[in-house]
Amino acid sequence: MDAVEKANSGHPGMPMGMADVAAVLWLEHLRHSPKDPHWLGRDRFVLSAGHGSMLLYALLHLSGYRVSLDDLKQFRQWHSRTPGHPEFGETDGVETTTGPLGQGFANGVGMAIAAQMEAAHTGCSMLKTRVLGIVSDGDLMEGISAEAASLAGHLQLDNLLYVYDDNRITIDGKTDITFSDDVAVRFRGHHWDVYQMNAHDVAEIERTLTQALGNLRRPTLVIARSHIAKGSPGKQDSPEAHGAPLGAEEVRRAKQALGLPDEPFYVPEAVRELFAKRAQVLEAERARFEERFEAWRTHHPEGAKKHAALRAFTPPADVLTELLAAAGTEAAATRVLSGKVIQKAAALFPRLVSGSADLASSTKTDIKATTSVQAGMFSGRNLHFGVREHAMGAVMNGIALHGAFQPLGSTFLVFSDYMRPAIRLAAIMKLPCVFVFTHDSLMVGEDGPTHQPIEHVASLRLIPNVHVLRPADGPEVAAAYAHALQRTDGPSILCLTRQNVPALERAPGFDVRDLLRGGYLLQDAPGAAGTLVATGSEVSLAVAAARLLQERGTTVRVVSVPCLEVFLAQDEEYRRAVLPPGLPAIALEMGRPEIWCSLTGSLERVIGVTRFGASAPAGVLAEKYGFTPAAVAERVQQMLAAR
Ligand SMILES: Cc1ncc(C[n+]2csc(CCOP(=O)(O)OP(=O)(O)O)c2C)c(N)n1
Ligand SMILES: [Mg+2]
Repeated sequence: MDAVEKANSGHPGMPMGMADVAAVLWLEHLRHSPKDPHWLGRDRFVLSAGHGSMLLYALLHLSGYRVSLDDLKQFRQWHSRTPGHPEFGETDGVETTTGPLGQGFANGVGMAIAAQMEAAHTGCSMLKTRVLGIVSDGDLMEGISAEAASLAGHLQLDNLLYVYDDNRITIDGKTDITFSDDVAVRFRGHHWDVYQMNAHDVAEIERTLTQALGNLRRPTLVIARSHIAKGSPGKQDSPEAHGAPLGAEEVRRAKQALGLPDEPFYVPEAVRELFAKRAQVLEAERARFEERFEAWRTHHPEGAKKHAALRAFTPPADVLTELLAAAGTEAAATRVLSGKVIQKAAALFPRLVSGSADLASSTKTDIKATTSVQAGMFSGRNLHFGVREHAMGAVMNGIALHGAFQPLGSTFLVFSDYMRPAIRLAAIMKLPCVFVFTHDSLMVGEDGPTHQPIEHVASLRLIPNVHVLRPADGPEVAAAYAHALQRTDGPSILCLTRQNVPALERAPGFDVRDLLRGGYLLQDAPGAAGTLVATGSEVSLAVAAARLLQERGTTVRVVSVPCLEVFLAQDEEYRRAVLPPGLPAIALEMGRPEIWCSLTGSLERVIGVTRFGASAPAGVLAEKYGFTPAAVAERVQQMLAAR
């Protein structure tokens, strides 16, 4: 109440309504270590209803994390440890960034999968840690919670428990205007265990959580019938308490009703003592865990080695060389070349796990030398997400957050729209997720406009901190993986073709390290009238157009830009060498053209696509949309003449 009041902004209702449940969960069940927030043996706590961040900050403060009373007084202020919604990386003890409803729910499923996998891969059952969390009406209304619950139930995750804050209130009113699911039936249908309890009867909370956690045999939902803003005489059970300060007078009345002194940021001594006692118990538990884990390591050198390969991994010396050899130089679809590179990458990166939303046979992302993850079988490295793109993205984030594995997930590029919120969160959280999106242009052909991406490559580039890679041939595919797998501060997206592309010719003496610079001069031309800039499948088209132009007496250089973000981050000298100022640059990409103005200076010098595709063979579409060598050569000539 006080922090929200001081910030004059925030959500007091949920923290007050869930305080009883959270106190029991944290004081009696959650295993964690305020002294070592990254302790391997800890349970992950997920506050999926991220608007209730003050509940989490209060718990972190009371538990002894680096969150002081002063930090609580800085709630929602610039550079504070207590931002409006929990932000991973900003506050010790915050396991994931939440706020966009439903994401945390699915992150927790990913964390639970990862913990099961870490235990199975190493043979150390102590590593099968638990995920405990709180989810709200909004979380359960979001479709992603259905996808993630369905997957969790299918995998029978026996290390996942969520408490549902069943307060029947959302922003616009009581849920009787929006939400009449029988939540218990719904989750039983997903093969979860379901319990119900009164969220304000401490004895009942203790009994229910002890029973549920003592018998975790599959994912479990505890439906906690609660009252938003519990204890506030005027605002309890009112949507008004959701997202606005209670007001000074109401805070005073609430404190009076709760038997608290009228003093801001007051913590009763008895509460301090309870949490201090809990901290001692937890430290003893951690010490016991460390001891047992050391003993396990001594007695299981093979398992210990596998564990080190996951948790203390350093990439081999020359990843690029190895992956280049795996990719080869033959003409093929870049998705096929990617399938070859992944096999080598899996050998070089034991942390890599690969999954698909039911399109692995098309995206070629299965790791051949391993098995599939299924209920009770977590020692494989291939994940079957089913047709659940949104959950795939958020589960990948949860796997990355857990820390033992680096997740790769694949679907068709056009369906990246179904997982965009999760991609955005991967970028905010700086997670090294690898998204592999194939069928990356109009050249998908006969499936038609619903399956042909137009705006997707461009719109993914608009998300800050995402690296969008669109490799043109085998060596570029290898470099894209070398980049994505070694990136540590954000996600990478690989856009790959369905159709075959030719192998590009590079000048003798070409420095393969330039493949990692986001863009490079592929083909020089003395006395060139301009530079053709292209990505992915359009690079070979640019080369073919350049040849036609040469026959007509106009020479142009060809530059490949597999990753615009990385290229723009190069030093100016390099960028000027690739794209000399004064020489007109013309960009060619089978998608929305606007973003290329950053290189060409003008939309008039971009050959792109601004309307939807159509159902027809790819060759016909290339003719109709102007993506044949002759059509491109013609337009380039016009553009150069118009100068
Ligand atoms: C994806 C998404 N849509 C909308 C919002 C805005 N929003 C924040 S909380 C909320 C609903 C609040 O209801 P509930 O989840 O039951 O939380 P309570 O009010 O009970 O604390 C909404 C719509 C959001 N955070 N995320
Ligand atoms: Mg609610």
